[in-house]
Amino acid sequence: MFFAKNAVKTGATVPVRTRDCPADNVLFAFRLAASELNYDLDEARSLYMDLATRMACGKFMMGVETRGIDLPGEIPQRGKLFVSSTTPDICRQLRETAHLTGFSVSEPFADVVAVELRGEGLRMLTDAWSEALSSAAQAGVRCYLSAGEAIPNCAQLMRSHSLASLKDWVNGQWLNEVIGGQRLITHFQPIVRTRNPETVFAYECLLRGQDQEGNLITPDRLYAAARGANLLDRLDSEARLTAIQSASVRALSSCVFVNFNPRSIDSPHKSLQSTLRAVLSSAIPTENFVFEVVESEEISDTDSLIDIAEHFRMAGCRVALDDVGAGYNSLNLIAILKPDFIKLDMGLIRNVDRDTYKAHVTGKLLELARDLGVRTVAEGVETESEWRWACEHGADFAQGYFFARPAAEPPRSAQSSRDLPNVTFASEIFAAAAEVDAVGADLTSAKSLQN
Ligand SMILES: [Ca+2]
Repeated sequence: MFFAKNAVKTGATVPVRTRDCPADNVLFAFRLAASELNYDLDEARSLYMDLATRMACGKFMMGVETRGIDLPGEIPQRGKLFVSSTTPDICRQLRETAHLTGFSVSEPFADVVAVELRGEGLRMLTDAWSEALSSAAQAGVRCYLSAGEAIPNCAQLMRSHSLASLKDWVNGQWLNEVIGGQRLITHFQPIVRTRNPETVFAYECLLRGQDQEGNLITPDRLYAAARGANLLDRLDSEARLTAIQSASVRALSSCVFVNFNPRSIDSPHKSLQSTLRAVLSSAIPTENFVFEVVESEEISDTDSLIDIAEHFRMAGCRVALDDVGAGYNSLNLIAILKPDFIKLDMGLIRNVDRDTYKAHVTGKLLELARDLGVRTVAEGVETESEWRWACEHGADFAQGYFFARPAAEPPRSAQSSRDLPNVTFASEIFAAAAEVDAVGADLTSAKSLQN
């Protein structure tokens, strides 16, 4: 990455990123800091043309890479949508489709189409465009949603959204209603002591939603909608608060594992503060809370992760690393994060009793954790053989359908001891065998004495 300082007469700083590809097929992405853009569309266009002429070698592509202006919390009842495309034919299709769907359309600048919106208009419009345009064409369309009449300036247009992400945002709006209507709930799944599965050591709090009829909404749907609607941060934060409050209301006496996605946090300290306030005001001792770092594979900023973990620890809570073994980053993160617990991914546990390679890898991870003094949870245990394997290889705790499914009311007894098969652990057999050897040795020596 290099900076083409003063690339144009306006003096804008233009960081230019190139990707590794043949010199005659270089892909350029221009990212213009919005604060540095203070000129009109024509100037912006000449800026692009100027840069493109100077940098083009063979084919090239150009685009504005931005994080995008945050879309409003919900669809405005009145507003204007500005859309543009670098392809005149696509602009024409946008204009015609909007017009045919019954919208009032104008063209404030060349190749920028403005559509007046009311009520559910935005949903109708994005649906109509999705049908009329190919997905490749949609990807190149930029959209800027204005809540009032104001025409966006150049900086705002630069930070507009693709049509696809606008559509995801529109489609994800139901999530706002779920969150606002307090229809997020927590289900609890027991984490048991591996050797005494009837003893619940902890409950993991798992997010669920409810629709207006009270039907369950799966976490996959909630998170997919949150990603599209730019609500990941809000959903993750609300999920934690719901979990802490639900556990508190039930006055759980065991540990409480709460999931925590560090990637979804835009402003970690603000989000942490509300979580820690909820912890401190709950009816559960602070030291019983364990925060599980999820989706660690996606984490690039390990410094802020360490910072977040340190905040939890300073408040008296503990930290777990989730899904260990699911990605390539886990070992690295164990060393960096120094978690109090690691949760072995269900992918490592599934058929571990029958898969020699898997058994070796999982066995070594358990050994490593033991050496480091980190406690282990085998996740996704579904069969007696998997549970037996986890016991024999020293996993401290286990979780999975074999013991109990998640439920709104915390399942009290994971597996009552009478339901469990009578298991003799390998280590006990070895211990017994050692005794027999010792007796054998004694008999031999006694005989030799007799003789
Ligand atoms: Ca988890």
